Amino acid sequence: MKIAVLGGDGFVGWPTSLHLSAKGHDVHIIDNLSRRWIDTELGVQSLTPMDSIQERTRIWHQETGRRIHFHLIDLARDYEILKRWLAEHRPDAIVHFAEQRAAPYSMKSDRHKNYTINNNVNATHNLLNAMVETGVGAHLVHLGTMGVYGYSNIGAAIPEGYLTVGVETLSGETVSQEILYPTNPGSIYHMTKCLDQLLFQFYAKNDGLRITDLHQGIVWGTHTPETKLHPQLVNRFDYDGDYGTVLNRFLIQAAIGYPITVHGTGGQTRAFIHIRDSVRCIELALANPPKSGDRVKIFNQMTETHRVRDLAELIARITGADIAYLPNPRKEAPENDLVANNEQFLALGLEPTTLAEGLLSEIVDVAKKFAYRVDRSRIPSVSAWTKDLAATVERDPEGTRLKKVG
Ligand code: USQ
Repeated sequence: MKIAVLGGDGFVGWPTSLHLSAKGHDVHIIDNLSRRWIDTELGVQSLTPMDSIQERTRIWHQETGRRIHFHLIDLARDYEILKRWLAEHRPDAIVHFAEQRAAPYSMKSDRHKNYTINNNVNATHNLLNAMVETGVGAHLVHLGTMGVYGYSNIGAAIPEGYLTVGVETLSGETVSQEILYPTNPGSIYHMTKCLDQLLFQFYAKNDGLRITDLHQGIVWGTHTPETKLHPQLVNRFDYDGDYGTVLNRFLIQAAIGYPITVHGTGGQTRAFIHIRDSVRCIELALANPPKSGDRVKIFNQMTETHRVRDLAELIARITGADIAYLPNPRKEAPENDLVANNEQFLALGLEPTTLAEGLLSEIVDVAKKFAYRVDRSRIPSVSAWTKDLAATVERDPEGTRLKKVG
C-alpha cells in the first residue's frame, strides 16, 4: 500500500514509518517538524541523539534498500498544499499522528492552550475536509488516547469506543441506543482528541470516510526491531517534565540517581502499551479497515493497567532508587481504578509485551548510556493545571527552586 504517515518524525510516528516500510509498504512521511521546534522552545532535547529526518531516511535506505519519502507540510496551516499533495499522491491509507501530544505542554499557559487546540483540531479537520474534496478514499487511522474516557471506574470495563444505553421515550418505553462513550478529558490536549472523535463521527456518517480511531494508553520503551538496525535510526526518548511520560521518566530517573517523581499519592491508574506493540497495532488496524458507510472503528490500544505508585515501587526495588512523593501539578483524581477492554487487537493476533518481560532494564541501559545528555533541572513537571496548583509545584525533589516556564 501507499501509506502517508502524518507526524512520521515523532515518537510513535518514526518507528511506525520504519515498521510499515519494512513490511513492504510505500511510506510517505508528512511532518512540519514542530516537535523539534518545541524542543528548542523548551530548551530540552531527546535523551537519545536524533538526526534530521532527511538523514534518518538516508540511513534507512542505506541499511534496507527501501525508501521513505519526506514532505514538509503543516497540516493545520497549509490546507491547499495538503489538498494538492493528496490529489497528486492518492495514498491507500493515511496514519494520522500529527498532533501536539503532551498534556503538560497543553496546560502550560494560555498560549499553549490556544496552540494545542488550533494545531490539533485544524490538522484533523483540514485532513478530513481535503480527503472529501479530493475524493481520496484512503483508510484513515488516527492515534487517539485512552484519556478521552477519563480514568474513573464505576465497576464496569471501559468498552472500545461505544456504549449501549437505554433511553426512556415519551410513552415510557425504554429504547436502546449506541452512543460514543461519554468523553471526560483531563487536559486541553486530551480534549482535542475528544473533539477529533466528533469530527470523525460526522465525516464517516456524512461522506462515508473509512476511519479507525485508536485510543492508546501511555507508551513505554523506546526501541523497536527496526530502530535497532542502526544507531542513527534510534527513536527519540523524552524525559523532561512536559513530554516525558511516566514509566519512561521513572526509569531514567532511577538510572541517573534522581528521586522518582510520583505526583501526589501515586494512586492514579493508567493504561500502558510498549512501543513495539503500538506499531504492531497500527499495522493490524491498517489491515482491517471498516467499509465506507460503517461507523468509526474504535480500538483500545493498550495491553495492561498499572497504578503510578506501584510502578515507582517496582522500579525502586529493581534499581535501588529513592521515591519522592510530590505535590501533584495536575487536577486529576488522586486514586482511581481502571479496567478497559482490549479484545479486538487480541483477537487480531496482538501478543502483548508486558512489564514482566525484562524490558525495563533495557530502558535503564539506554538511560545510563546517554545519561551525560540529561539536564536534571528539566526533570520536574512544573506545568500546573490551575493557577492555585501553580503555587504548589515550584520545587523539585532535590530541593532546587525552579523557575516556572511559559
Ligand atoms: N505522573 C507522575 N509523575 C511523573 C509524570 C507523570 O506521577 O513524573 C503521573 C501523572 O500525574 C498522571 C500519570 O502519571 O497521573 C500519567 O502521566 P503521563 O505524563 O505519563 O501521561 P499523560 O499525560 O496521560 O499523557 C500520555 C501521552 C499522551 C497519551 C496519554 C495516554 O503524553 O499523548 O494520549 O499518555 S492516556 O494516559 O491513557 O490518556
